[in-house]
Amino acid sequence: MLLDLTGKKALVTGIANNRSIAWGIAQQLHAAGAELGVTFLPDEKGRFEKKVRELVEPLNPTVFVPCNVQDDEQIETVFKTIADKWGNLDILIHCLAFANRDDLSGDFSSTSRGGFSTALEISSYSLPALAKGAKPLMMENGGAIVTLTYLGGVKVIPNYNVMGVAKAALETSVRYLAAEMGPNNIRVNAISAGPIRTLASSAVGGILDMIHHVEEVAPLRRTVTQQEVGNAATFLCSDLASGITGQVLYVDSGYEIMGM
Ligand code: NAD
Ligand code: 0WE
Repeated sequence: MLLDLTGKKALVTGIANNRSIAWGIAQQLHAAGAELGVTFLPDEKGRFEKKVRELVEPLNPTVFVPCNVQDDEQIETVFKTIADKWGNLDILIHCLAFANRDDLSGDFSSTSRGGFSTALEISSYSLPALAKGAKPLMMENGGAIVTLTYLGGVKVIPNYNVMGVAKAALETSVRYLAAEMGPNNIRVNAISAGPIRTLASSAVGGILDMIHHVEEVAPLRRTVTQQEVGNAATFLCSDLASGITGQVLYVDSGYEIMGM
């Protein structure tokens, strides 16, 4: 079975709660037989750590490490831990984004220097930063890196604003990383998911409108689920996708093809 991930080691970033897209991906990778490592965003009270630990426990992760992508040292420690515990890495899931909430409404031209920098640092730079750590651990056997993007990086989606710029940088990073790492048989792809209600998305005005619009005009007349995104990610990480790199795969009920 080409889709069997038994014996593959997968690091999943971006799980915050049971609505996270990363949680949908982790469940499907686990169902395909992968051994999981999970990172969490550390906070002072350790609340995220506890929440994520309890959520992922049924998937028996053998690596569980803090990772704030704004901190180079934490990124280094993640891959040091994987090198020590696993020796190598087959799959990296990059599933995180952040912009100041103020920057996700109003005039795009009002984005501050700092807000622009934060959005691109966390949502875009983190991909090459994590890929750098993964590369030496994937060199021997090849590997697969998958990130999550959104149509707002290509077309104007009201209020997505600076996150659109960040996703454009992310998608371009996918292409440059794919070109760099292809000779090492490391494939790098993105999934462009349709709007899904998650912690990050429901905190933003405008996303509900987007969801209703998708339900009206997308060919499938519905939104997609975290599980469907997880299935596509599992495919991209499997040998079924051995010839695919540098691509953006739309998992969006077909919305992207429509002209309305
Ligand atoms: P989510 O809130 O569940 O996930 C976002 C994650 O980013 C959280 O786990 C959070 O801890 C993490 N994060 C934020 N700042 C971080 C930092 N400094 N270091 C490490 N981690 C940090 O929301 P989600 O919707 O599942 O988002 C996951 C990805 O999917 C994002 O890249 C998002 O842009 C993308 N996406 C979401 C939708 C949607 O409609 N929900 C659609 C397309 C793409
Ligand atoms: O990428 C995203 C959301 C990313 C995001 C969400 C938040 C909310 C909480 C980044 N940073 C923050 N910061 C916060 O403080 N999506 C694709 C979901 C999304 O966000 C939108 C959307 C859609 C869809 C914002 C405006 C319009 C549509």
